[in-house]
Amino acid sequence: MRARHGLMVCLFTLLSACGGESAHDDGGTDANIRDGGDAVPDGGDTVPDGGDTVPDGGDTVPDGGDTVPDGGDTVPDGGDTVPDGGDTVPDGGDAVPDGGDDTPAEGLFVHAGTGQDLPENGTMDLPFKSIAYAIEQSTAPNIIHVAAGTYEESIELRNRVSLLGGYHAQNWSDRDNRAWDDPDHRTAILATSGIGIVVGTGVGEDTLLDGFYVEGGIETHDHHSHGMYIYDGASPVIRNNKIHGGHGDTYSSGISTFSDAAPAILRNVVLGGDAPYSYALRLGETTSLVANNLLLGQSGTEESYGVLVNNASPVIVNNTIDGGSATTAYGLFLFVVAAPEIRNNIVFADGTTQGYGIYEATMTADAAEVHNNNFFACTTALYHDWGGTPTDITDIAGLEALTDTNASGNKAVDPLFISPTDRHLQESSPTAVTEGGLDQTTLGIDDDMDGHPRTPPWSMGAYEYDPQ
Ligand SMILES: [Ca+2]
Repeated sequence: MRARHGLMVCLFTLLSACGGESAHDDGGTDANIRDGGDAVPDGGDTVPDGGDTVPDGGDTVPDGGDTVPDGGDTVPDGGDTVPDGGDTVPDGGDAVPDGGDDTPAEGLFVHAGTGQDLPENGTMDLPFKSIAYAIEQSTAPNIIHVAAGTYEESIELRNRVSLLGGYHAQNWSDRDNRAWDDPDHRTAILATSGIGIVVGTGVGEDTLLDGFYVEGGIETHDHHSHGMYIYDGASPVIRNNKIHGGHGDTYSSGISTFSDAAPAILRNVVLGGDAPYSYALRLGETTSLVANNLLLGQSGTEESYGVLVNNASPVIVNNTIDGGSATTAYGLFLFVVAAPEIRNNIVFADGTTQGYGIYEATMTADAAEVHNNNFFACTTALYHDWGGTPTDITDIAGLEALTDTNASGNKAVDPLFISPTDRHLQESSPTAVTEGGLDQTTLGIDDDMDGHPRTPPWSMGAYEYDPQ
């Protein structure tokens, strides 16, 4: 085990811009650091498969023929090949129909039940059977329409080959990309390796994954499973999916990013898995935009995390973040060189023994901005301030007095969700929450988790609620 830990540290140093050793020590009280002084927690290995730079995942290296990512926008706009969500009419120039359109006319088709993986197939009438085969057969740009069903495969996305799920298995004209639990529309990718979907080199923002249920598999041999693993500068749009971390024997993560990946993660439900250490999102080495998601740390027995930020400065807005129900739960856990912007989120972390809304794990982790979030049901503290006096901050005044973090407009009230499992706001929810958010339209966001319009003043959390 020692040898492998040493290897992992070397790899981490090579792959990250962080460099050098962590300045912190384990101190005996920091349950999050398990390598005895390493800069990387065990769960944070930047490479999933014992030394490979490309995860095994049952997949191959991304196709060399992909073009350079377009770069630029993190949110698709009218002229992109990725459709804007929720439109009833295709945007001019889209190569892909929007979710509410009639029968798709272009692209390739996949049907788990009636399809066959033959090179001449791929039409609506004679679809392919597997998603991986369709990706292999496609030329870019392209769109692959996937019918409801169960796809037991691990796949790797290609640049400008978008995947749309949620089509009724008997009717290509009937699509619901958010009915993940409805058998008629549930389009499930169940990993056959540790990772459900890999996204790597050269995959840019014109590549969309929309309308899938994804589940990571059984651990890779670093004891970690991932629903999605996004690395090496990939910047796909991940939207309208339900993504589950799977079943690592130690770690499981819904979505993990590494090595300058910059996906836009919008309107998804992202869950940790069943492992003792369970993470909804692990954001390493990224500037991702993370908006309008439910991020649920789940039921790790040891520790559960809504979002782990490591050597990264993501923008995290209007999410509802549940640190989970492990012994120790974290809403947002900031590891090394972490400087996220955190706005308009609802955060709770009621771990059975300890729970933190935001936790700084090292001296190089300081939230850059904490504006207009609501923290409640945080067992131990709203904010753990590394090296601060006190370290555990339990009220908003203390949070907004932090010297290393720009914080304002935060609240600590029970938002009164409709129920513990339905996190919509309702009439009895306090206006401090329903009208407590900041306008984020400059980020290209104008809707909520359900695709409903944001209305000024914005609500906190994933769902907009307009008081009647
Ligand atoms: Ca509003």
